[in-house]
Amino acid sequence: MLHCGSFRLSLSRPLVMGIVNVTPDSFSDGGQHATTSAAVEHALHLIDEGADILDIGGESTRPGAMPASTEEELRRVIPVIEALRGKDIPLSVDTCKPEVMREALAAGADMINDVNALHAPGALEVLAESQAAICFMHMRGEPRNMQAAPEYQDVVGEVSTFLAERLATAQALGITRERLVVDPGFGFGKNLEHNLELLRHLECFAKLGVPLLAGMSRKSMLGSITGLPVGERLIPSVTAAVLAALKGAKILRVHDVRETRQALQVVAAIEETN
Ligand code: 7PJ
Repeated sequence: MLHCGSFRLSLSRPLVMGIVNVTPDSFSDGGQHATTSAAVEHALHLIDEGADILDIGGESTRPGAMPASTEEELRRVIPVIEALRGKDIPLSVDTCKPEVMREALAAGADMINDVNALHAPGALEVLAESQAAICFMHMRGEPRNMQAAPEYQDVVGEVSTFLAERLATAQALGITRERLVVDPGFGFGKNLEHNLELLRHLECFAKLGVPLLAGMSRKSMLGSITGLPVGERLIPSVTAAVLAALKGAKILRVHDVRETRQALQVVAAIEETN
């Protein structure tokens, strides 16, 4: 059971977290309203497709991306939370900024998904005062430079030690285990071989004792394997989600909710027989 704000999420089957990017469309002259309404419309579509959680993000963390200002991120994310709260679906916010976390929680967010694992000063304290779930993700470096030349002696061991340390730190601040989620952070300061090694040994992270989240949807690791451009990575993405679920992932962060749900129904049918 994951405690996620006022929600209690059963993990008897893997949950699908639908990605809602709140990033301005440069071809639109509708300004803020167009950005908000496009994101909300997309979110409602993902709910229709069977999303269990929505992950709302106002800052791009793709390799090479530059950080957005706090004000800009708040302008993007808060109106979307306000429009979606009351839809009876847990809302996660993908942010590294304590101020955005605080405002998002006040606006009704149920979970904070931080690719920087709450390292910003004050972030852990904001979460300690809330009932929100937290996803700690592993990243090496920063989005700006993380793909320069990542190096590990033992990627699985190092990521695992890192995540265990974050869990211990959170619990020392009084944040209960039931609120915590871990994620090895596919593509965040990892080359293809590192990503494959993480996927091969994904069950190691499930052993940390809290739900495991995996996000490989449309990522460049899938492009490297298949040669497909980002818009054509549906089948590789669903395959990766299925493999992750078979290795113990309990939350799959994806763009393609409907197709992932269908594939996970087959996984669930197999798992019920053993
Ligand atoms: C992840 C994320 C991920 C978690 C992004 C993209 C890049 N949060 N935010 N895990 N990826 N927890 O979706 O390609 O893998 S943004």
